[in-house]
Amino acid sequence: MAIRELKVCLLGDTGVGKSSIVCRFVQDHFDHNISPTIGASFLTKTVPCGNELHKFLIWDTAGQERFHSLAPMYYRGSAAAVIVYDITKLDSFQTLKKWVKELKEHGPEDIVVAIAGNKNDLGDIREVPMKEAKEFAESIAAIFIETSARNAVNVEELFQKISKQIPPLENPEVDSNESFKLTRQPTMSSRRCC
Ligand SMILES: Nc1nc2c(ncn2[C@@H]2O[C@H](COP(=O)(O)OP(=O)(O)OP(=O)(O)O)[C@@H](O)[C@H]2O)c(=O)[nH]1
Ligand SMILES: [Mg+2]
Repeated sequence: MAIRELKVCLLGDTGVGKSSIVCRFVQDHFDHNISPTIGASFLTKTVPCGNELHKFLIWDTAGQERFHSLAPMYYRGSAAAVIVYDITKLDSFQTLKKWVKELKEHGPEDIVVAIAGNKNDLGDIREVPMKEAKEFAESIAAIFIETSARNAVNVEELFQKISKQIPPLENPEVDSNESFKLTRQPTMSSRRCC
């Protein structure tokens, strides 16, 4: 079975839960005391998708403004970008729109964009209506999903949706014995998230 390496980056404001989503996806773990990411973290996870295996090479970027200039290293060559906002923070949704603009102007032309509204376990203090976020995602042909890294809601589904949007290989037998790389790696060193 062909293994495809798919570079995926997570973008979004600090504190929205990017690292928590990645930790939930890769390690099925949630850390209430997780530290802000410095630079970026790198993790991988392989999932089946039809007749292929998708090995996600996940770059979890730091949301703090001082790291913004590093972001192009992570979204360049990415097959997909997950842009995360916090449903309880309207500001984080405005930041998401800036990321969408930046990706459109400087990101790969055919990048799959997924919008994740995280912390949906905190619906009682919600500031971003789901309808508004969904309509925005539709307007830019992006995947949309609300997640809770804390309660393990829709995290697997987020990556499944991305997998389904990646076009299958036209000629899989050519790649059956080696990895197919839909990625270009940054050269910077990395830390693991958790
Ligand atoms: N209630 C709730 N809290 C969450 C959820 N996901 C993350 N958090 C909390 O939100 C805070 C920030 O989470 P991080 O995963 O570090 O956020 P981040 O986006 O990686 O932040 P940076 O690395 O600074 O960019 C932590 O206290 C988490 O425990 C969630 O789904 N629900
Ligand atoms: Mg982080």
